[in-house]
Amino acid sequence: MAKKNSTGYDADAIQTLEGLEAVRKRPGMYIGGTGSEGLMHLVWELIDNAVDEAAAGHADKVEVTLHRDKSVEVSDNGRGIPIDRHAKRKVSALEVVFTELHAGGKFGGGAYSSSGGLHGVGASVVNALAAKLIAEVDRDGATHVLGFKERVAGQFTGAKFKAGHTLEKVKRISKNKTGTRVRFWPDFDIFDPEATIDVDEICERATQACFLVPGMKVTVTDKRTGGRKEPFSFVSRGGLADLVDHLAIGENVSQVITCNGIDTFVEKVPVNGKMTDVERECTVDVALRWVKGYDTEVVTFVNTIPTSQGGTHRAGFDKALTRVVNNVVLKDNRKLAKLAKQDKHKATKDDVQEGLVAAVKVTFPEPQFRGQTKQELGTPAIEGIVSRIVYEQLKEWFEPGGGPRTHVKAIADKLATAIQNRVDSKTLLENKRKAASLGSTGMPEKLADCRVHGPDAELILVEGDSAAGPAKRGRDSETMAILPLRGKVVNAAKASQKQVLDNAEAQALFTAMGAGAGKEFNLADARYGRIVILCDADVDGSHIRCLLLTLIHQYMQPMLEAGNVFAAQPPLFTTKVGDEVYRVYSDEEKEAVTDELCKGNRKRENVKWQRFKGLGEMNVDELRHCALDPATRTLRRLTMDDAKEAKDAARMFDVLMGNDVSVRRDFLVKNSALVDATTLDI
Ligand code: TTJ
Repeated sequence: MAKKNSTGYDADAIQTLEGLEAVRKRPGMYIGGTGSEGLMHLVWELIDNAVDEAAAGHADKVEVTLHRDKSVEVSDNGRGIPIDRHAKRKVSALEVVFTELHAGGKFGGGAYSSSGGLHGVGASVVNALAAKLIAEVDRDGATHVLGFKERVAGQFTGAKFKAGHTLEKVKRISKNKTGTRVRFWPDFDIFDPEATIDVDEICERATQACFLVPGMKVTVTDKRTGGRKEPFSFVSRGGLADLVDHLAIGENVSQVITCNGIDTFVEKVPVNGKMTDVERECTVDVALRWVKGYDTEVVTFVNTIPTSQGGTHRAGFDKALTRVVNNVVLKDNRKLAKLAKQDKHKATKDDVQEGLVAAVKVTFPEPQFRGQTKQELGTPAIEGIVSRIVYEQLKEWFEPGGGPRTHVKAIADKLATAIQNRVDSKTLLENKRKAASLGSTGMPEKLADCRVHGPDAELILVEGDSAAGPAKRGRDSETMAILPLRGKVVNAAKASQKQVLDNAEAQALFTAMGAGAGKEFNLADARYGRIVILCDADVDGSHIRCLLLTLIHQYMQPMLEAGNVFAAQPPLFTTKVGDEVYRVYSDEEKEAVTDELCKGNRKRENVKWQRFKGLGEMNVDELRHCALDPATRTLRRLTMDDAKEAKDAARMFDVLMGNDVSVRRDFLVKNSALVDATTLDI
């Protein structure tokens, strides 16, 4: 077995220790850092090795123990790390594993290549950063032990340590008991003193690993003070199907469907510097289900490695799924008959994956990874293999004699709806653009924008074209934008969302505000800090004001809640006495001003009040005075309560327009404080 050398260390060993020194000089390069994350890396390096042994079918138990002295122990009941002499190094294979960087045949298909050691940095990195490490291998009726003190191999007896390559048999055990146990004490000369292992993270990742290796039981025991009381244990029988079930939240559309198969491919790899064809075998495992949501969750793995960026296996899966949905699931679907006439019935990848939860796993030796973080599978042949296997098996499941018909139908209905919705919303979007007739700036053509946007800017909604001209001229174009409203404003209280979005005036308002609409409305994005509604004081004006307020309430509620919505109040009456112009906003005010003017010897009948003209008849100065100039205008802040009233009023208008005038008038007067009774010229 190992070289008998009781005096100390041989040249070979010294050389390998220099390799481990490199890890200690730059721990960040190997494990990402010297905090808790780095520590976690070491623990996972060991767990991965044990999990790989289970994935290869040689173990079904993995145990992790966090000890009080900050050491961590990982064990499995696999074949045991080989303890025989390593051909080149003349020490045990076990010692090589813990002393040679990248030992384990990571490159070129050595002893560990089935799936083992494919991702980690190698167990030697654990030893490199440990103050002490003890490896025990159960096999051939005995427990064999090799220790490492500051990376040097040897044996611990009590507090003493003796360097050497020989494994000690410390215990006789049953002939058929096999396994590997590794316990290490992190070197806190390297790690931050406060670095600790998060047991919950270990449990979480262990659970994930269980889904990839069905039947493997992982147990995590935390013996540290303040840790979990009970050991955590997890095992999955269903593997990926369990994982999909675990990931799928909300209501299911179908049961979990699984596919699996094996195929081979040929790959050129360098063997002794010469490109040589190697045949590889690849196992494909897929589980999927649709749920009643819109999100897509597809997780992919290579061997036991998660590939968060997908890669060729994901591409093959995507392709097969879209093809099978179009060729089999939705073939001649009645719901899509109408779209089929316009040739718009084909499902896209996004349609097919709406509400999809899936897990895709491929198992084969020496995968190539791509991308910055190496989280994407690159091996090209995998795409075709996954695609063929998934297509064939899903086709069978969807065809008669395959999966339950109710499930097949539920999936077909869901996907047909997804297509229909996409086509609908695209038309909607096109209509929106048309309706809003956006100019080259992307803003409504009729918007007279201001130069500065943000909290101090103001969007003035002006009823009718004739008022828009003077308003544009009378405004402060630095901060005041004018949006003339010409057409009918939709009644948001009774219209569908589609009808609202189709309404040109609503669309112009949403676009000008630039902060979205409805659930998506984001106050922080608003291009204007205030909205000012400027409507006539007649019945049409009241109606439009109610409709606008209802629209804002339903689709831009945060504006109202923040108190950023106002109604400009044009005066009701005006009179001129000498050079002085008087404007009043109510009957009471009219009486009061008349009293004031008649305090001398002026006769009341000589104060001739004129009902104020419509906005459209005002000149620039009048409009500026009563609606634009902050120093002279009267604005009324509209509240949520106003909005609720406006909603009712808007409904009344809708109900009553065209009915008997007197009934209508009464109704309006009684029901809305926003509608001034004296101004109803009906
Ligand atoms: C290698 O090929 C021959 C049979 O044994 C294989 C092997 O090494 N299996 C193995 C390694 N099982 N468990 C490990 C292992 C477990 C832990 C906790 C830590 C490490 C480094 C390896």
